[in-house]
Amino acid sequence: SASGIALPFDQIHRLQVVDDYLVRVANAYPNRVTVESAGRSVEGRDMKYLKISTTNFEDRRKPVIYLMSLLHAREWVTLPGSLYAIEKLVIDVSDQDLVNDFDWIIMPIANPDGYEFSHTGSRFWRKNRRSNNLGSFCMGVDLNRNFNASWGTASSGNPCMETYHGAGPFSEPETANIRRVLNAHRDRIDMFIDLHSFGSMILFGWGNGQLAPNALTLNFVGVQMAQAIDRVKWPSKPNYVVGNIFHVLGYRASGGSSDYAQAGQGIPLSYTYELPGFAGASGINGFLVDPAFIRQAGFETWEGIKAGARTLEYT
Ligand code: ING
Ligand code: ZN
Repeated sequence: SASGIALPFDQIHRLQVVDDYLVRVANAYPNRVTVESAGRSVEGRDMKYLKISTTNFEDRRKPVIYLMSLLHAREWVTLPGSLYAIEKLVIDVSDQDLVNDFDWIIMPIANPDGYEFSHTGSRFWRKNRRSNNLGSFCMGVDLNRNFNASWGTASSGNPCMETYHGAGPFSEPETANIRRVLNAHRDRIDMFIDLHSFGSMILFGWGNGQLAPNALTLNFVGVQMAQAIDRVKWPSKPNYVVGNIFHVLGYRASGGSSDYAQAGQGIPLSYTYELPGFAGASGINGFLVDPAFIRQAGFETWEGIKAGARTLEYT
């Protein structure tokens, strides 16, 4: 049966498995789903994403919600966030209003090279896999510092640092590819969500601590999303925190995806989620994933996204 194609939430699947799944979903639901590549990564891997529409995506009639994950390679728990959304929107269609009222763009693996390297080379790899030909042996650009949003003002110019911002804004094909997808649909993307980990937070602009002009709305919708997650939270008690990137994290960050989505593309509700870390772990081990939490991570994140989307249905 068609529902037999869904990926199990028993492990964090590799790139090839996810890419094959996206193609399989598109083939099984040809009048609702198309799979496209946003372009190639530094190492030449496709950045596949789905366009989901119950009418015709190219009619450009409905508002779009944009969701992505794994811009940072080691943040594996974000993958079930995207895969669960795909399953609910396409295979189960358990929330009919969300496909009636919106088209969706979902890019589960925004940093395919780094993600593969986090499986085959170094589990805690964060950046992409750019060779920085600047007399440096250190590899990788932090893709969440490489967007053109106050680029280079709160990030590192040192290729050896985890927050290296790259040679210039959009120097990396991965961020340039995401920009192109946003550009193509900017006029009707109402909400942008980039899934990261960890910290159990819903963050909004700007990364320098200044508040976006619609901060009141961003906070209101953010609180709706956080409360929806907390209502079904497991194993921890309700604990999602909502606020400005700097106010909540305590560090400034320029060139982030959600700042660019809002300031650069005019998407009014742009968020970065920080999904929960491995319960009980400290430091970098927070990026590890408890297999028992994979399905729950997808489920509770979807509760948040749904609540955010539903604030749009009545405005
Ligand atoms: N956190 C984000 C990071 O890139 C962030 C925090 C959010 C920065 C939004 C900039 C904009 O550091 C993780 N865990 O990656
Ligand atoms: Zn991240």
